[in-house]
Amino acid sequence: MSEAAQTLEGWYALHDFRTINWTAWKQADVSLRNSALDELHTLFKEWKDVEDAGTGSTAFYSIVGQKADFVFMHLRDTLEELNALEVAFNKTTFAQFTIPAHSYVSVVELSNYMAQPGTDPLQNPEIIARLKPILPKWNHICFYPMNKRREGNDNWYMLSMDERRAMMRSHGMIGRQYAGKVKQIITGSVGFDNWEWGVTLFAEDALQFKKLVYEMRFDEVSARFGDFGEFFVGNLLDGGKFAAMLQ
Ligand code: 76R
Repeated sequence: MSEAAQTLEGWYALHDFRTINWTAWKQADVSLRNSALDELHTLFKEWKDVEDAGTGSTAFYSIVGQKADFVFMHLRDTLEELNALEVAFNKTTFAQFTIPAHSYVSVVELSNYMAQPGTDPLQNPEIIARLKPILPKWNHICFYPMNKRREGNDNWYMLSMDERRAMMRSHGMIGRQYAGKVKQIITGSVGFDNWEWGVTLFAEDALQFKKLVYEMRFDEVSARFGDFGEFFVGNLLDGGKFAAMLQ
């Protein structure tokens, strides 16, 4: 058996994608719509307070295309808290005007391929910050799930630790060229959802997603071993932009 990579886990993640029932929303009277928005703003304020206290983080983006209209990406300490968040949203008046489009459950993950031997990662504040990241409020989000292939000669899980580490080093070197342009959050979802990882990327310039993902396709670990699910791409929202969108 090959040596398994060691992983560190941080906050649990829920990507909650919703579609708006525009017909019902447009038919609702103004007073109901206004109170629905007020209630939503109260919820957003609670999420902001959690983020300010450093006990979780939430990203809120519109989704371009027909896969969904918007996404909440929540990070919290426990699955119970994530569950409570989705239930709280589902109980709002506004949620009655939404239809679940997609969801993804995972946990922020760092693997030890690039770890410094002989050091305790949990004593390193940079590692802690990466395990419990405050999500950036950058213009764009890109989310997709992925697996590492297990087929014939292309079976990631049969490779030695050294072979995998060499490929992950090359992967990391490409990624680092996008430092400051793309922020990546890798969440592990083995045992939680249908794919092995969720990849969430943030950028001010959406073209950087295309450039990074394309460049990685030529790198061995993605070229030989990457299998990908559906891609979601979107634009930053806040309470004000959302209210304008719903006008
Ligand atoms: O520098 C480090 O310490 C981290 C190095 C690193 C690891 C271990 C790293 C860097 N990644 C790692 C792990 Mn990544 N990453 C992806 C995708 O579309 C594709 O082809 C793949 C999707 C992108 C775009 C991306 C970006 N990475 C992983 C893992 C877990 C693998 C495992 O454990 O087997 C996956 C699934 C994955 C996928 N990666 C980076 C990036 C970027 C931008 C970086 C540089 C980050 C930085 O240095 O800040």
